[in-house]
Amino acid sequence: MPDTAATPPQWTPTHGEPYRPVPYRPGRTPAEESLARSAQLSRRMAERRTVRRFSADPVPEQVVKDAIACAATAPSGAHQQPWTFVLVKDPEVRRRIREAAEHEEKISYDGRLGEEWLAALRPLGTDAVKSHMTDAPALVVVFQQRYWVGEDGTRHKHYYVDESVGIAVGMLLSALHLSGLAALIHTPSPMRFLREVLDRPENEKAFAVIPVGYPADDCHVPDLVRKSLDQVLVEI
Ligand code: IYR
Repeated sequence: MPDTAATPPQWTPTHGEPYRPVPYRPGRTPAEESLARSAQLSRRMAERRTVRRFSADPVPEQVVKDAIACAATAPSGAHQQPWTFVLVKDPEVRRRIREAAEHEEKISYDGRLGEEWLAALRPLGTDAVKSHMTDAPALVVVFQQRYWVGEDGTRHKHYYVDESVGIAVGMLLSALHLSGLAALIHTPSPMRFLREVLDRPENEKAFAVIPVGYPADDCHVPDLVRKSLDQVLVEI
């Protein structure tokens, strides 16, 4: 028997040929079971918090890789999967990312953001010090592939890149949380330095830096209130 389990099929770009339809029969989940799952899931997701104070304790690397694998199942424009996830464990590289991010953030907090934006951030108490970059044992840096380059060097457009990568990042944050890890979605701005520090190609643009770890023992989070369902849901 061929050992198919060991070698999953590798994705290769399509050349315009239609996908072969394959049966999809996931089985119908009984409504009662669905209700039990949805109620539990919404409770579990409500426990997710953005963490800015991380313990330096290591995390199981496979959990982070599994969460990235979950993210990479996201739907994407024309199924082009326009994302790259860079998992940064090396403390020296994390230090360089922190240094470059803090350089940009200092300029931002010193006025580049503008008064209205700074006022919006004030309740959260964020500032230009980004110790989470070096405290958390891992950073997942997410890049958008703005286009792809064919074998002959021609550029091909990707579609709905912001939406696709945004959905993937949402799935990543959910997977990390449900697996028991804490994370922060951090968007240093501008983020150009990430392509250089991480040696990524021209077609990739940094989307977010996501420190991953466990909350520090003295971690506090703001006492936020989320909008209730009736504040966010319109039924017609
Ligand atoms: N990128 C900056 C500023 C910042 C902006 C928003 I909008 C936030 O929700 C939080 C922070 C920073 O990371 O501090």
